[in-house]
Amino acid sequence: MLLPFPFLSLLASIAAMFSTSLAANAGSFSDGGNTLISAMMMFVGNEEKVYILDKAEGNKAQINGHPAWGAVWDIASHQATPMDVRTNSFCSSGMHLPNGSYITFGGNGAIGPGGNIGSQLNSGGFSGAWDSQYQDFDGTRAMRILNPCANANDFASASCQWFDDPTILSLKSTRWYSAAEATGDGNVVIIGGFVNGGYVNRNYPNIDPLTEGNAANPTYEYYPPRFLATTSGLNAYAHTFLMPSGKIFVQANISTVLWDHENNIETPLPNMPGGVARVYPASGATAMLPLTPDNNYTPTIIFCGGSDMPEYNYGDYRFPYADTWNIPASQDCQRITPEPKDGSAPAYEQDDNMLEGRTMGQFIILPDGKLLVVNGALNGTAGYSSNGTLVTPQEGMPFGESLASGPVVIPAIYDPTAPRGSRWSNKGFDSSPIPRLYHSSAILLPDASVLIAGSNPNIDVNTSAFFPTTYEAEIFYPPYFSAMTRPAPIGMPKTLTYGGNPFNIIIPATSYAGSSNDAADATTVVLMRGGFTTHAMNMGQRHLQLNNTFTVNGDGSITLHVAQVPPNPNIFQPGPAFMFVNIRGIPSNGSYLIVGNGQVGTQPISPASVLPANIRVASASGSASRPSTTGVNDATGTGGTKKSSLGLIIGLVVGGIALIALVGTIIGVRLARRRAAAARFVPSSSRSTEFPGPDMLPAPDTIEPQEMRSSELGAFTPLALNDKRLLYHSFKLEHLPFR
Ligand SMILES: *[C@@H]1O[C@H](CO)[C@@H](O)[C@H](O)[C@H]1NC(C)=O
Ligand SMILES: *[C@@H]1O[C@H](CO)[C@@H](O)[C@H](O)[C@H]1NC(C)=O
Ligand SMILES: *[C@@H]1O[C@H](CO)[C@@H](O)[C@H](O)[C@H]1NC(C)=O
Ligand SMILES: *[C@@H]1O[C@H](CO)[C@@H](O)[C@H](O)[C@H]1NC(C)=O
Ligand SMILES: *[C@@H]1O[C@H](CO)[C@@H](O)[C@H](O)[C@H]1NC(C)=O
Ligand SMILES: *[C@@H]1O[C@H](CO)[C@@H](O)[C@H](O)[C@H]1NC(C)=O
Ligand SMILES: *[C@@H]1O[C@H](CO)[C@@H](O)[C@H](O)[C@H]1NC(C)=O
Ligand SMILES: [Cu+2]
Repeated sequence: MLLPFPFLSLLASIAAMFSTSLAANAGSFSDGGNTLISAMMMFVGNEEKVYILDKAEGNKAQINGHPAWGAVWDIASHQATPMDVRTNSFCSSGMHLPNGSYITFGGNGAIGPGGNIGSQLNSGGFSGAWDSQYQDFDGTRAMRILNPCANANDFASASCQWFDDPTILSLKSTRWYSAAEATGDGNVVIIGGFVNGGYVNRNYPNIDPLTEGNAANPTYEYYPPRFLATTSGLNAYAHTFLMPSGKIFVQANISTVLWDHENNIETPLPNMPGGVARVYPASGATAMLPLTPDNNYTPTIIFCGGSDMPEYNYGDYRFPYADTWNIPASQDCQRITPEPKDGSAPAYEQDDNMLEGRTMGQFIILPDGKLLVVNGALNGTAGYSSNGTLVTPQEGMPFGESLASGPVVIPAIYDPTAPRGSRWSNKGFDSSPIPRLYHSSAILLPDASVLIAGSNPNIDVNTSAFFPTTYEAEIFYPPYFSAMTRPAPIGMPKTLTYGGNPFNIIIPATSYAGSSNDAADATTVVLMRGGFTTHAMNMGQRHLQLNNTFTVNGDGSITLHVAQVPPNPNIFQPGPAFMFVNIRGIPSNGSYLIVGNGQVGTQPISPASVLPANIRVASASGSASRPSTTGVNDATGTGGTKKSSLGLIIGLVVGGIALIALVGTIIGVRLARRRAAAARFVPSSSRSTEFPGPDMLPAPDTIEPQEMRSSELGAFTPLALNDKRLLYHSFKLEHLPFR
């Protein structure tokens, strides 16, 4: 069924792209500037800066005489500046550290133009140590640390730049598409990944599920290094969430486990219903729902979309065995509470379907406790192929190298506390003119808007591909941007502890309209951690509502008495976060702070904060103007709503020409609805209870090198089945030409 083409909203969006001075309209997109590099990975460093990483590729932007694949984007000006990154950060994982720095793990060997192996080879000759043109170093074992800096700092100083030198800091083994999760003491556990990359982490038939002839990395390790001789057999970019017990919830393929990483014991949880795969490359959206006093800080994980295509279609390292772009993505959502407080058995629970099927949809938790899903496609999977599929040669691929088609360009919002059947809505949301497919990213900004960037289903930069390498960022404004007045709290803290004395925040009367008592009842204080975004995930993303009581003052100001973080660092790991105050679902700006003592190690813990009782004043009221109209998507402002038509007017003037070019791209977008896939995964009922130790892996030097992948897909010669694959390419650090 062809839905009505959203001409007007498209025009408004185009206008937004052309004008940086437009006011923020709820439900709309605006120009986010040029990111200079394709934004495969992003994180918000502080109130001023977003850091962006790409793979080493032929971006026009240069730094120190080579194409840039790192950048810093200024939140106020939307200007990006290239940053030097030495190693190839292609498809890394990443996480915050307790002191607010960020660290990324692994990547690809050095590559040059066209995604080919770098000019200087690692010993063994099968992968790149360095490339003379792109000047990237092997990133397969890289650990890169960035200390976020602000405008007041000297960005040229080494302390504001990436520290990226594997001769000093490196992983124990090569990892591409690993998962990363912070623990309650601020360590990071880095799990699994490919050794060399590929479409999926297997040969076919799958006769060696553990190491795939040494192409899969079934181990995990810690940063800072911590000897724990155990391994895991998880797939690439597994979904990981630390639980209050300290165990890690891990979901990959259709399996789910609770993993006690300290003791390396794995407790199976139910399989994903319907055989829907959520990890890369099926790439469903996933998030931990907000942790609140109401749910007693009990995590529930939601998964939406991905793919239920038959397992055969996933093919092998080389490519899918089916034309994925014709296979509808899943619309299904499931929730699970891995550690129910009542001691009941954890179970997946079917949730409302998304409004459309999505692969590569991405959940952004908003300060108001709702979840936005952005980006992705109706058909297919993540990944790209420069060598076709098993059934279609490269020349026959209708969308260039993309394995997905049918961009979903309208965001949707999910309300986890709404009654079943009414949790999803996209009412009042514009469509974006920019498809966001493989290697897109999105993250919450401090003003509670959402930065959306990237999209590059191409082996190297290609701005003329069907789905081109994309540099334009956009900002999406959730429904609460309809509010005329945003709360402006005073006294936001710079640090928080686990338990301990409560603290006060003042809300001035100018922050809201109407009865003070009602406003105080409708106020929440939340901690947001946007995480490290890549591959439709936000690693480490969390939302926690702090407990609070209040004193209403006679002048209409409200003093909030706010509890510290619950006294369990596993509920909200130590590190950076933004604090927002919501009044009737309208958030303030976020204020940066550090949770915990800023150091890796056992966090100091005090008893849970004890809060004074509420004090009300019946006659007090706020002084913001009263709401006049209803905003988009049922958002009601604290003090009124707005939705100007300025964007539309400018759009009609400047958008006409661009529209013609865009129609072809957009028109197919809302065509397809998900179809039930004919076949399903075969659920596995049993799993081994322990991961094997690294001593089961062949020693690096005993492995006979066969072939090496230079980049993600298709550029590689396929392996014959049973081939032994190069695992550790005799990584001689002292021979790396580091400057
Ligand atoms: C934060 O900690 C990491 C080590 O865990 C360190 O490398 C980094 O320099 C620290 N950042 C600052 C700003 O001190
Ligand atoms: C929140 O604070 C109230 C008031 O002190 C208290 O009754 C309640 O138990 C607290 N809730 C949680 C989850 O700590
Ligand atoms: C998505 O797949 C369906 C079913 O195969 C197909 O009808 C539709 O044309 C595809 N959409 C796009 C944009 O290719
Ligand atoms: C870019 O994509 C177009 C369209 O698919 C293709 O014809 C062209 O060869 C590609 N360019 C590069 C440099 O790969
Ligand atoms: C929020 O931050 C923006 C800048 O990003 C600023 O223009 C605005 O005034 C702030 N709003 C409040 C309520 O502090
Ligand atoms: C996912 O797991 C199932 C059950 O263990 C297995 O049969 C299937 O091959 C796996 N899928 C892929 C793509 O490897
Ligand atoms: C591309 O795929 C075909 C099979 O479709 C295979 O014969 C060929 O070797 C592949 N080429 C590369 C460079 O991987
Ligand atoms: Cu990738």
